[in-house]
Amino acid sequence: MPFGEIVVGSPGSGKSTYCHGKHQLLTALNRPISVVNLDPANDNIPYPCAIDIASLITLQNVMDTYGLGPNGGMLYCIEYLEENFDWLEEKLQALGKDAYVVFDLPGQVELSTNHESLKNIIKKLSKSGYRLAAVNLCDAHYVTDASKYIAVLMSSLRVMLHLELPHINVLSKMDLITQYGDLDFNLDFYTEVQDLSHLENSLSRSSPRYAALNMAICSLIEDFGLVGFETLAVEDKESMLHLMRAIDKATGYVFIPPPNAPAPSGTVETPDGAASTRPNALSLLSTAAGPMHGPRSDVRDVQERWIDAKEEYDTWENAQWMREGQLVQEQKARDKVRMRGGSTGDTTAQSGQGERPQNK
Ligand SMILES: Nc1nc2c(ncn2[C@@H]2O[C@H](COP(=O)(O)OP(=O)(O)OP(=O)(O)O)[C@@H](O)[C@H]2O)c(=O)[nH]1
Ligand SMILES: [Mg+2]
Repeated sequence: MPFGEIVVGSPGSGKSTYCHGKHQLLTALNRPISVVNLDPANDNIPYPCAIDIASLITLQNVMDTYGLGPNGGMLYCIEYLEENFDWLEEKLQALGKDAYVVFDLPGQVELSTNHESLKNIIKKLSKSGYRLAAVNLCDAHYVTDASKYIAVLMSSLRVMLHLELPHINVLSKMDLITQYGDLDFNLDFYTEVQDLSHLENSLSRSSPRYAALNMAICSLIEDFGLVGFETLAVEDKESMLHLMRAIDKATGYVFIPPPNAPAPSGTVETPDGAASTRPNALSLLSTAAGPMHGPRSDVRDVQERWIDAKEEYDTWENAQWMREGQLVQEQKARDKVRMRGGSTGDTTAQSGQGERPQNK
């Protein structure tokens, strides 16, 4: 059964970059992945593209042919894709039954909030067996301002109600959040959408005329109790891994490597050992359904990494990268000497690994 993600979000929220990051991550994990570009205006596609809408229709062509502007042209393209769903279905079938497909969508917000075509395409995909989750990216800088935060809560709720898929909202570009000023509350207040009445002061300050309306919107969002956020800094492996687990949980995807796949390094083979020590594919299911562990799985870790101790972590990570680069160079030098038949000696850098910044 094929699984996948519908990646939506406002223009520039990081959708294509995330698709690229996901391609790199899953490829490194030996997991299947195919990225499908459904943005007809995407000229510079950063990832290896399995299917590209440009081979069906391009925005420029539509604008030239029908004299439409970019927004109308985009809606036309998506309606055209809906009409020609067979084209997409045929290409998706060629990816096989075990495909994991990430769909990169355009940033036009109405496509995922009120226009019907994307919704209909999703329905057809689900009918043909796809298990999908919507991944809605929102720029993290919205949480630095109470009224923008309310706007992002509203639009996220709207996307959730419109697409009717298992849904993950994501605050993207977490690594940049400190550039936009201090947060009034801890990060978990925003990601877990805690008591929104606490925003009353800042909302009344920024728009005193609409204070009552703002508070009514807050209570509406609280009544639904649906909106929450994961976080993402696309360059950070741990952040990507955490989001991957959250999405897998939403779709019910459990990756079981094929029987002849090489075991990860460090795996102990104990065919005669006790049952509890033997690899058990079924236990993967219970692990996948259980609580999420690991770095960045707690929003307080995310706050520490990107807000409270950002500089210490940046310095520590730079030192780690330098050290890794140095080790690779040394290994290359040793291989060269070995190929010439000389003695390699031990030139391993003794530079310390450095301490990971401690929890504050
Ligand atoms: N610092 C930082 N920059 C990011 C991150 N994700 C994306 N960006 C940058 O944000 C900009 C926009 O990213 P895109 O991936 O093109 O955004 P998009 O949502 O696909 O944009 P549209 O397709 O135009 O709607 C690029 O310059 C990316 O490099 C992130 O996690 N951290
Ligand atoms: Mg894009």
